[in-house]
Formats: sequence, structure tokens, C-alpha cells
Amino acid sequence: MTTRFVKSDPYPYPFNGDLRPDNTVLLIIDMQTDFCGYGGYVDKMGYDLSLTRAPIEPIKRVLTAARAKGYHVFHTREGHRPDLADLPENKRWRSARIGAGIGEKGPCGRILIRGEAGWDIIPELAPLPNEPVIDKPGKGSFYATDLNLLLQRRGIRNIVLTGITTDVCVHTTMRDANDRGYECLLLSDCTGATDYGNYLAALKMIQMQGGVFGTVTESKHFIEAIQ
Ligand code: C5J
Repeated sequence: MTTRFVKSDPYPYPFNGDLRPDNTVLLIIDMQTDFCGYGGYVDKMGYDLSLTRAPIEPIKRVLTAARAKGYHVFHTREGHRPDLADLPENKRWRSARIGAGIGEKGPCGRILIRGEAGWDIIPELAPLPNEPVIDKPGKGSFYATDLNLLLQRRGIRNIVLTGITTDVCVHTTMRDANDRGYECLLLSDCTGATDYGNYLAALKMIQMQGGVFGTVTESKHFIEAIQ
């Protein structure tokens, strides 16, 4: 086997050097208007949108490189059914309490509701027809979705994570993927949180204990490695 590694911290990725287009997916998490667009959920909560918009351009570059080299690309979207049947009562209550009630009308349609303008992936990162889109009701991408089934069927072992938010949906997904035995890499410039301190802390958490959930690098090193 020819080995290929990405320069990353705390160890070169993947651990076994088995990095190929057919066993590796670029996972783009929740790059939806609701999380990084004007008038969306995060904007309604009053957070600094520049933090969740910062990864857009870096993700675009990685996406172009990954597509050109034939790597798998998956996208996720967080959202709920229009009748709110899959929305836990406490999640609804908490969002309403801070003025961004899930299911309520906002400038981009009903907040975090499937089919609404705010729920869709931003046009800059629109999925191609052959790229699976995983619709998830929670933070983790495995919970109540067929993500694991799709990964297994394609023989994917390596997950390269990007998207928002670092400390919530990206971390939950990475932790779960790691427990399932997937080898995980987070691209630090391709992710963002609603708080910069939380972003930095989330990166540091991954790097503890020799890479407790995987490893971290900048997108340029991943792009370099797959050329
Ligand atoms: C949140 C996410 N923060 N995509 N979702 O509610 O991280």
C-alpha cells in the first residue's frame, strides 16, 4: 500500500497513511443560512456572523480540490419537520427564550424548518446532485439519520470535517464518529463557532491525550496532500 499523510497536529493524518478518494469523505456540516446567513437563526440570536461566515471561502477551496480528485463529499443540514413533530420540547423552549424560536417566522422563513429559505445550504456551497445531504434533527450527524449506513456502504473509513458550529454540531459529530472507529481530521480554517474562545477551546479539546477525537490541521495541508 502506498501511504499518504496530511501534516496535522497532534499526529499526521490518517494514523495508518491509508488516505484515498474511495475511503475518505469531506463532510460539510450545517453550512445553512440559519447558521451563517443574514436573518437566520444565529443572526436572530445576536451572535457575530463573521465568525460563522469565516469558513465559507476556505471550505469552497477544499470542496473544489476534493471534487477534482474524486473524494466523497457529504453535506448535512440541521432542521425540523414543519409540524415540529421531531422537535424536543426543551429545544423549542430554549430557542424561544432567547428570541429565536425554532418554528417561528423570521426574515428567512420559519426558523430551522425543513424546506424554508433559511434552512437551506448557502448557494456558495450548494451540493452537487451526486453528493448526499443528511438531514438531521439534532446536533450530531449520526443521530436519527442514515449517515452511518451510507458511510459503511461506501467503505469510508476517514472523515474530514468542516462546517459550523465547531463547538456544537461539528464536535458532536466528530466525537460520535471517533467512537464508531472513523479516523477524523478537522480543518481548523473551515470551521467556526458563535464564540471565538469556544472555537479555540474546541480545537484544543481534540488535540488532548494524543488526539482524543482525531487530529487538526489547516485546509492548505489537506489540499497539498491530496494533489
Ligand atoms: C447549533 C450547529 N449550534 N450546527 N447547531 O445549534 O452547530
